[in-house]
Amino acid sequence: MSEAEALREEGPKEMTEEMPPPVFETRQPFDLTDELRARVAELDLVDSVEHVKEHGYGYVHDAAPPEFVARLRETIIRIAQSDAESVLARLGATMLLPKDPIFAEVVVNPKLLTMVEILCGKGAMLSQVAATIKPRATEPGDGKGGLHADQNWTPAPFPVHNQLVTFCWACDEFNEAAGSTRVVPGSHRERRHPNQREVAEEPGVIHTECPAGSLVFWDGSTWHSGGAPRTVDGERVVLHVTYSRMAMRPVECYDFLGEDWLADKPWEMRVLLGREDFLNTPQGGFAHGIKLPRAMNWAKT
Ligand SMILES: O=C(O)CCC(=O)C(=O)O
Ligand SMILES: [Fe+2]
Repeated sequence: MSEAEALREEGPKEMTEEMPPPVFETRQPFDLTDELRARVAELDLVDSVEHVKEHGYGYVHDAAPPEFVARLRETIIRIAQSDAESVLARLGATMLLPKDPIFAEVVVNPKLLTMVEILCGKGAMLSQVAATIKPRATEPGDGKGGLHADQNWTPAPFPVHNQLVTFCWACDEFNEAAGSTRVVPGSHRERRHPNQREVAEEPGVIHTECPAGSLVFWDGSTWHSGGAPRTVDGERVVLHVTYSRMAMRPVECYDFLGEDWLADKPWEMRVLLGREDFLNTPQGGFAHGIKLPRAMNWAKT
């Protein structure tokens, strides 16, 4: 039986569920349903929601017990060291979801999922599960030059609705000396990417600060940088988890078409099927050379 015939025979699951009544009005940012508001209160996220609304970034505390965070830290270090051939690769790892059961627990953490629903709506998707290990800096320097908004493939002006949210689970304390993420509070209101001067000078940045085990998160339009040097001993171990709205995913998936099918097609076909950008690949975002910076440029056209 073909897949299509099997589907007809059984009926897709959603056809057997009750039809949802249509919704006509789009909820505006931070206009929470009663259910979501109650969940925010129950999970002790009221301050986190207020903070991200006002400043574009916020903190989530007590998302898991200290033993969980300790295991997360060890797991990241073990995977980064075992996966990697180069020194650079040993300072990070991507595509982590299936590499240890702890990551599957992280991405469905109720506190994270509640913030995700507020910032990226229902149906939001997991975009990235990556880790970084930042040792004490060996070179002098202020680490400037990496300021960006994570919805870096969305053209400006950014839509009123946030597109993407990133959580950094700080397995070690976050402060200036530790090389914590720098953010520009309120930059989400600019609704654009930072310009060349802002990237070079990082006006208005502050260092995020939280105890080990807490999470720092920011919406997709908030300017931030991971470039701050660590000036104390030890390593800053962070899990970066990103979710995005479901909105722009293509309706039809042609990932099953191989290089043989593409062989006699023009290059434009490769672009149309997402083969020439860095998104949605089983190798993760950073494995594709120029495809990442080129896509960021394409997004601004
Ligand atoms: O490593 C950091 O402090 C932040 C990195 C970053 O830009 C991100 O996770 O989106
Ligand atoms: Fe970022």
